[in-house]
Amino acid sequence: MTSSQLLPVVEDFVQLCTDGFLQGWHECNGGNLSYRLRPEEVEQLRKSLGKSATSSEWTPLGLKADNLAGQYLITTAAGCHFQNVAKHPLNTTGIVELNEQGDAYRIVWGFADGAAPTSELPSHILNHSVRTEVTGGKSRVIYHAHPKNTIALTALLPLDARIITRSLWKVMTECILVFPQGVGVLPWMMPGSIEIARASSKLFRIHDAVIWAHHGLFVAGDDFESAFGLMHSIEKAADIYLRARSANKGSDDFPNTISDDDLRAIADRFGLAVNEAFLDDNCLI
Ligand code: 2HA
Ligand code: ZN
Repeated sequence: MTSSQLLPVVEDFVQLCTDGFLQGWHECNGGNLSYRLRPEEVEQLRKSLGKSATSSEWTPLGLKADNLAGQYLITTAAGCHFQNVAKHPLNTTGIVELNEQGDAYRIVWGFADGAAPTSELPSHILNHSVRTEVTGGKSRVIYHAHPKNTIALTALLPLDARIITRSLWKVMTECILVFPQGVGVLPWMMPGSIEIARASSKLFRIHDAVIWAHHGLFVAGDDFESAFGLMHSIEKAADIYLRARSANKGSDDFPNTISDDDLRAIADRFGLAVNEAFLDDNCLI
């Protein structure tokens, strides 16, 4: 059975992997993606798998996500290249079921030839858990990529969420519309660790995007389109900031930026729940 016969949403999942690769965000095995299935999709999956359903043994997660107990996630495979996801979905993606305690998973489909879920599974699970809670269940996608301008920003700017958010908001008008709560920022931490997963999920309480210094960006979205759009907007604004700065001889004292009054006006006009702590009259750039 092909993956799209199994579940149409797998096609959208695969499409995002291809789109991200074409943006240059997924060198080698960089990045990972997960999607939390809707109840009707779980129902359809069970029907499609029928008697052919095979489940692996339960594998402990090393963490507990109570509100994800019994839920199903599609994830990319550890070590897979996004470039190959469309060609080999059965080897590069799969579906896991969480147990009734929310502390272990088993594979119910995919991950052929000994593949396993993404090395960043702890971050995906804890980020899903928090975003599911704070969005009342709307959030379904967690996406991690290695976009170069965002990573370059972390070599240059203080690793401070307020400073980095304002740097992005003030160079591209639509930024505050796309991420009104700003971006969270973590210092360098060990990839794949429970520690980085816990630290990220704490920031996902406030933000729907978290930068990992010298590594990449995690975003959350209700669907694939909004997660991809958020990744794209942050990366584009980082590109604009770096271009402006290098054209300005490396100085962050730009002749022109969007003022705090203008940012506030956008927030008012579009009724945004903007992060007030990141807005003030003391322009830093
Ligand atoms: O190798 O991106 O963060 C996949 C990753 C780990
Ligand atoms: Zn990564």
